[in-house]
Amino acid sequence: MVMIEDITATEILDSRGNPTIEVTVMLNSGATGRASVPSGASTGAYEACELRDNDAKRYGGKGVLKAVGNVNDIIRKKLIGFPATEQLLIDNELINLDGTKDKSYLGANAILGVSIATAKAAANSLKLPLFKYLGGISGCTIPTPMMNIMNGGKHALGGVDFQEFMIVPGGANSFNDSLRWGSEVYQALKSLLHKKGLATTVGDEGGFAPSLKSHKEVIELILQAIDLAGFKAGTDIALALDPASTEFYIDDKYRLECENLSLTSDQMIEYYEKLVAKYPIISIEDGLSEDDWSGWERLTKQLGSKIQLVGDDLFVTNVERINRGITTKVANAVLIKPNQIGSLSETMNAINLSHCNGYKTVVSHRSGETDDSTIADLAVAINNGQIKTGAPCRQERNSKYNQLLRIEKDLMIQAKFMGFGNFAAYQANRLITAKA
Ligand code: 2PG
Ligand code: MG
Repeated sequence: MVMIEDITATEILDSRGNPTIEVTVMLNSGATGRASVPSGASTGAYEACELRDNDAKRYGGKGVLKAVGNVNDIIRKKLIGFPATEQLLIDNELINLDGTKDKSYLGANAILGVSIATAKAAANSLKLPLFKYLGGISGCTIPTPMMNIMNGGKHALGGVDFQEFMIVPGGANSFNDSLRWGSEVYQALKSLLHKKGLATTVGDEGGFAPSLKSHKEVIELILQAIDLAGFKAGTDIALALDPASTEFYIDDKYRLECENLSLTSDQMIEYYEKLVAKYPIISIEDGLSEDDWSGWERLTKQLGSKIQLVGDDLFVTNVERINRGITTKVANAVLIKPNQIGSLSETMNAINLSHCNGYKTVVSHRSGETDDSTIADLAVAINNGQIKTGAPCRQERNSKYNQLLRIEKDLMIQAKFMGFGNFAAYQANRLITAKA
């Protein structure tokens, strides 16, 4: 049995230049595993606690030395000697050691870093790639990428209100081609923006963030770029949105500043219905706010049979909130962000609960990322078929896409790529409608 011999943590910087935690787990077999933890900007109110120092003298209060200290001291003392392959045992130990509901004592960032670094060390010790260690012989689906090529909201201040405009190159036959198609559209969009005299500076997730006056304008530009790159919108490449609407839900109204609109839930739903009727949109994430459960019920009734409706801030990878969604028939897909819940086992529980109840899952990065590519392996391991990890630009985003290229190559003929087939049957119908 391979045992944990030592654990160390360090403060490093993420893609936004903010501190985050990196953890290394060493085993008695000589194997090691290293993991770093991402960080969100449009974080949900119900996410597990990301422990920060709040010491204004360091990094504007954003230092993570407390979380680092908790790993190097409390967690290290407790876990030395534990069998590294017993992930559930280790995660439960960490959860009990923390003792709070939101992991605010040790920090979800500290706990997740240890949880993932342990899995990586165990995989290395067994000489297995991480996706094989996590997924066994069944993990072989390379996810369809959802690439956020236009940024707004909290990821690009001064841009439009919706946070993410994604392209989904699901018409390709392999991940390799799908990534290439996405990248070609991204480059076409860049030259299109340049020609139109619009800014080509990028937001936190690598997407462009020109100053535009409406969401339709953004969508139209993306459609032009798809065409310019030689693809057919709706059949080769579909669209997905993450408005991240909790961010603009103020005093019970959805406030779209760029369009000078202030909408009720029902009006917001109507707004989406019009977009979906006009454009080849197959997925909308956080269309309504994290607390607008009754609005979500109506949104799901109106649009849930046509497109994928993903809960991010709504579900926060938390089985209690996902269960509430299942019982109240809210949404039909769950965004999976390990740091929203704070351990690998709990992330797996959220995935299993979703899949068992017919909900799709989308494995996701955070807007503040590192070069850690664990989510790429996770997506292959769980065969969920969908990943969103930003534009095909900036290395913290490409590290995940590049890892998927490697996995697809290594799996050779065993690699499955299902394109739009990973989306529910109704999305396939929608694509046929869009084609006609
Ligand atoms: C989201 C994420 C990732 P953040 O809202 O889905 O794209 O953003 O990490 O800022 O919460
Ligand atoms: Mg989101």
